Amino acid sequence: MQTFYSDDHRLHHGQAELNNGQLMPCFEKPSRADMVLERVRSTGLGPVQAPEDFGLAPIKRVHDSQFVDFLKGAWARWAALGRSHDMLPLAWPPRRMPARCPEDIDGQLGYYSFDAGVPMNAGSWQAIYSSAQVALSAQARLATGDQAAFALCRPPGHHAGIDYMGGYCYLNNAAIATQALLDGGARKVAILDVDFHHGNGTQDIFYQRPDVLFLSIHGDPRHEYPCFAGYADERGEGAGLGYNYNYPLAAGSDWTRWSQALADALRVIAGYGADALVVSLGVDTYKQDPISSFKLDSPDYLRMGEQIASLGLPSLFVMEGGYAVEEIGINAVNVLSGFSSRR
Ligand code: OKP
Ligand code: ZN
Repeated sequence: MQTFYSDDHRLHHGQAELNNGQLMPCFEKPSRADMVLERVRSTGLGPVQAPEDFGLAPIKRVHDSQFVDFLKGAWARWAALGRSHDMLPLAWPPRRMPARCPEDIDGQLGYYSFDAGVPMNAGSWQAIYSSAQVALSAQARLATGDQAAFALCRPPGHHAGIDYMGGYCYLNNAAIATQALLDGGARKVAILDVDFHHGNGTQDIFYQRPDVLFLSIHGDPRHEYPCFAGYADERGEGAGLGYNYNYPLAAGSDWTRWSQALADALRVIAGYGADALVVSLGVDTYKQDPISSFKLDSPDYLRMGEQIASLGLPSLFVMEGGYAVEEIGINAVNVLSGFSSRR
C-alpha cells in the first residue's frame, strides 16, 4: 500500500487549546504525523510519496468557496493588524442572533468556525492545503486501480463542514477525496469514520446526498466532543435520508463492544453497493489516549484492518485523530497492516 505524505504539515503548530477549562499545549502537534511516518517506514508498509497539486477546484467541490478563500487569506489579514501570535476565533452566534457575516477578521473567524480548537499560524494554510492534496493524491491511486492507499494527513479534517472549521480541522480531507472519487467515475462511495469523535463535518457535507453513505462510531455526544452532533437518530435528510448512520458508544467501550458496532456498520456498507470505501482513520480510541475514553488496545487495530478488508472494496485510509503520540504509529499502521494481510 502506498502512503502519501508532505513535510508541509510541520508548518502548522498551534500553541494552545482549551481542555476542561485549562489552556494547554495543543494535543494536535507535528510529532503525531512524524511518528506515523516513522512506523510506515520501519514496518515496510510500502513506498512513501509526495502529493501532486490538484489545486483548489476539488476542495471547492465540497467546501463553500468563500470559506476556502477566507482560510487562504486569513493569516495575511491577521498579520496586517500587527499580530504575530496564533489566530483564534472568539465569538459565535447562538440561537436567535442573526448570523450575518461580519467584516473584520475577528468576527469572520467566529462566522467560519464552531469552536476555538482551530489555532492558525503563518504556515498553517500551506499545511492545511497540502493535507488536502495528500488525500487527493492517495485517492488518485484508487482511481487508477490500486486496492488501497494511505493519506497521512495532518491537520485532520473530519470536523470541518461545508463552511466551517473546528476541532483541529480546517478542510475535510476525507470528504474532498470522496468527492474526487465520485467525480472520477465512482457511482457510490461509503465513508467509515472510526475516530473516537463523531465526524460531524463529514456528516454535514453529505447529509442530503444518497451517493455517499456516512457511518461513524464514536463517543456518545451526550458526554463527548463535538457535543452537538452524532446521535443515532441523525439519519440524513431529503434525498440523503437513510444514508447516515451514527453509532454513539459509552465511555469505557472496549474492542468487544466497539467491534459489535463495526460489524453492524460493515453489514450496512456491504448492502449499499459502494464502488469504494473511505476510512476516516483516527486512533484516539486507544486506551491511553489523553482526550478520549474508549479502551482499544494495539492488537485490536490489526483486527479492525482485517475486518474492513473483508468488504473487498478499494479502500482509502485518511489519517484523522490520535493523541497518544508514543503509540499513534503502531496503532495506525496496525490497521493498514491488518487490511493488507487480508488482500
Ligand atoms: C479532533 B479529532 C475534551 C476536549 C476535546 C477537541 C477534540 C478534537 C478532536 N476534553 N477537544 O476528532 O481527533
Ligand atoms: Zn478524534
